[in-house]
Formats: sequence, C-alpha cells, structure tokens
Amino acid sequence: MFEKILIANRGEIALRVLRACRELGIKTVAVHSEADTEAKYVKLADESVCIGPASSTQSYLNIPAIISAAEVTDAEAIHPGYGFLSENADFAERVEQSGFVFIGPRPETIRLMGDKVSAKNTMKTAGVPCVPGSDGALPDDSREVIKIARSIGYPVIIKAAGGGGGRGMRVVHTEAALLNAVSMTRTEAQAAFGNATVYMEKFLENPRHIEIQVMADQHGHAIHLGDRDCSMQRRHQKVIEEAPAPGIDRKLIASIGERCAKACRKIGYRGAGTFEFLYENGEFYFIEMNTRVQVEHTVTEFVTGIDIVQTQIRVAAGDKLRLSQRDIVTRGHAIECRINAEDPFKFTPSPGLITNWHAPGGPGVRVDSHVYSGYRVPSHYDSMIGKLIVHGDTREQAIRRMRIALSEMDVAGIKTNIPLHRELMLDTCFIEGKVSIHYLEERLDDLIGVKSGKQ
Ligand code: MV4
Repeated sequence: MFEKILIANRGEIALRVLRACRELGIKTVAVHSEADTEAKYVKLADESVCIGPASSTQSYLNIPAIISAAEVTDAEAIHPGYGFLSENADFAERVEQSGFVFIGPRPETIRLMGDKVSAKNTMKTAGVPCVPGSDGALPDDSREVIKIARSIGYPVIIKAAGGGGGRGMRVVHTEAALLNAVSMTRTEAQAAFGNATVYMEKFLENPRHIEIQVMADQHGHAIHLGDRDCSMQRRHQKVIEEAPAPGIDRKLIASIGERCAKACRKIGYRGAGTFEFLYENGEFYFIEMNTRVQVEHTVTEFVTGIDIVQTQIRVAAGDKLRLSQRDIVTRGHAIECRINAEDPFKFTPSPGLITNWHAPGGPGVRVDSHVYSGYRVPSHYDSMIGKLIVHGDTREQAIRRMRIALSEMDVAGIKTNIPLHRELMLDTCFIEGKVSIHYLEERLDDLIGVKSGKQ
C-alpha cells in the first residue's frame, strides 16, 4: 500500500479522500490555493503545500505546481478528486511520467473517453446500448449529413466530440435548420475545444438521466455497483441524486450493469468509473463515460456498503478487487441533496462568512462537508459547500429522513439552497419517482412565477 498520497483537489472531496487515506493508514499531502490556506482539511492533512493564488488556473489546474508539490513531499500517488484535473489525460500522463501513481484510469483510457465519438464507438463495439445516431463523426459532405439525419429521423441533436456534460450541443427539429446547426456547432466546438469534430444522435425528448457505477482492478476484474438517478438537475448541474433509480426493472439494471462491467474488462479499465445513460420508454441509451469519482458516489456507498474512494486507492496500488459481482447486494434507498452557497430560487452565488453551521444527524444521515461555523466560502470556486445524504430501508423512509434532516439543518451568514430542497422533498412528481431531466427547470419556472406573484 502507498505510504503517502497527495490530494489534488479542495473542499469536501479533499476531506473525503483524506478520511479514506486515514483509515488505510496512508499519510496525506493537501495542496491548496491562497484562498484555502485556512481551510480545516488543510490543517488536518499531515502536510500541506500552497500551490498558487486563488484563481484555479494558477493553483488547482496548475500541473507543474502539483507535480512539484508531490516531488518535494515525496508522495507516491496523486488522487485528483472530481472536476479540476480529474479527467485531464495530459495531467494523468505527466503524473505517471514523473514516477507517481495516478489514482484513476490509464491516460489512454481518459483520452479515449474524453473524445465522445471514440467513447461511443468503443462502448457500442463492447455491447453497451447507445443512442441511435451517425456512425462516428459527421462527414463534411452536406448531402451525406442530410441523408444521415433522414435515416435517424427528426428531431436530432448535434454534439461536439470534445464536449460532454452539456457543452457543445444543438437540437435540430427540421431539415431546413440542419446544415446551419451543424456548421455553428463545428465553429463553436473548434473555438471551445480545439476540435471541430461533431456527431449526430436521435434527440430524446423526455428522458431520465441514469448512471451505472463501475469499479475495476488491474488484474482484469470489473464489477458494477448498480445505478443512480440524477435526473433532478438545472443547467447540467445535478441537484438531487438517488440510488437505486425508482421504478425501473431490476433485471434490466442488472443486465445493463453487466454489459458495462464487461466493457470495462474488454478495454482494461482501471479504477472507478460511471456510465451515463439516458432512459426513455423502458430503454437505456449510453451517452458518455466519466473516468473519475463523482460527487454522488455517496448514494452508491450507502446502498452497497462499499467505500468507493478506499477501493480506488486499493486498486491503484495494485490490489485485486475483494468482491465479485454476486457479493454486491444493494440494501434500501439513498438520497443526496447538494448543498450550495447560492440563492435558493435565483441561483446567484452567495459566498462569504458562515456565522452558524448546524449539521443534522441521526440514523442513516451522512453529511460530507469541509465547512463549519466561522468558515468563509471563497468566491473563486464552485458553490457546492457540502452534501446531505440519507439512507432508509425504503425510498419512502429515505424521503422522510431527508425532510427531517433538512428541517434540522441550519446555515447562517450566507444563502443556501436548503429551502429549495425542502420544497422538492414535498414535490408530488419527485415523491412518485417520475422526474425527467427537464422537470426541475419547468418546476422552477412555476415556483418563481408564484413567488413573484406573476403566474
Ligand atoms: C442528449 C439529450 C437528448 N437526446 N442526447 C446533456 C449533457 C450531456 N451529457 C448529454 N446531454 C443530453 N444528451 C440525446 N440524444 C439530452 C441531454 C440533456 C441532458 C442529459 C442528461 C442530464 C441533463 C440534461 C439536460 C439537458 C439535455
């Protein structure tokens, strides 16, 4: 096992990785920007290194500074967390070339999945069901593009190969709008990602966003840890996640999960990963793969009892997975509410001093957060300041526990989205477990209309 790990991240996930290291008896190095010098998780780490000013491009995205910090502290491995450099293949490569272990997949795998055309081709070939669409990248020939769209049938969606997570996409409803949309998406993709490659898919009008968690070791073993429903989102930012996805045939999940695990074995995947699917009319369609630990890994941890971050570290060190697929049993239901420092209905960021932080507790309640009374939320980063996760024997019990936990939770000094979560836990459509990816934005339009007396 490693003796020392450098944590190349900040906030709650830095603390989450630190706790996993502690339990495994591994020393930790925290790297931080000038804005995070006083953060408590930085003090909790065995060592800390300031890697630059507040701006993330000069600190948490600063590859040479992070590698130097690993060198001076003699760390053996680097955990990238999520966001920042976690899915940057060049970073993973530099980490390995400098003689450290990157806690994540091989750089080639990150690169393969970072290009959405090669990711989809790979998964299609490996037997994972994909959204019907162009066979790879769209050709330059306009007549060919028109033919492809006709054979798919409108509406279609044009996506950038270098995009993902909702960036670089355009929906097209008619042939008249097609070629202009393709050319605009290409231009934007070139500017944003340095890659003008685009592809086409059938546009699914009202799907749910369901993902499968996988875990693979370096000895050819891969398993899946079941599913999560992440449909409750606004502008591609997830707000509530849960496991398992409500109302979906468990046999279908098992079959899709097995195909994901098989694809991992086929490509020699290493570490934790997530297969993102759209789910509509009883069918799963793969869209993208994430090659990092995700914010919402906690709901999977609650229902499987597996520590995903510790498992990431163990397989990175070369350990074999201790569990096979038949050992994975999910129990009950888990829900996560992301707690953001923002106006609950206008979504404007609300950084500043937290004058009071009272976290809830009790059976089946978990709070993952690096903040506390007296902590100042910096304005330079993502607004998420923590996660409230609950577990229950049933989904109904989990919802009741979440309502109680949210009623106990008290954060003062800054605005948070806790009032929004309190409303959503009473929402009929959420309670029925039927929300699609568009639900929250539609519901917010209603709420804001009511609140401003419009309607
Ligand atoms: C789609 C889609 C409908 N049809 N692809 C957005 C994020 C990126 N991961 C893929 N996205 C979508 N791809 C087809 N063929 C709708 C979306 C989409 C979406 C997907 C997941 C979660 C939230 C979303 C919000 C808007 C659009």
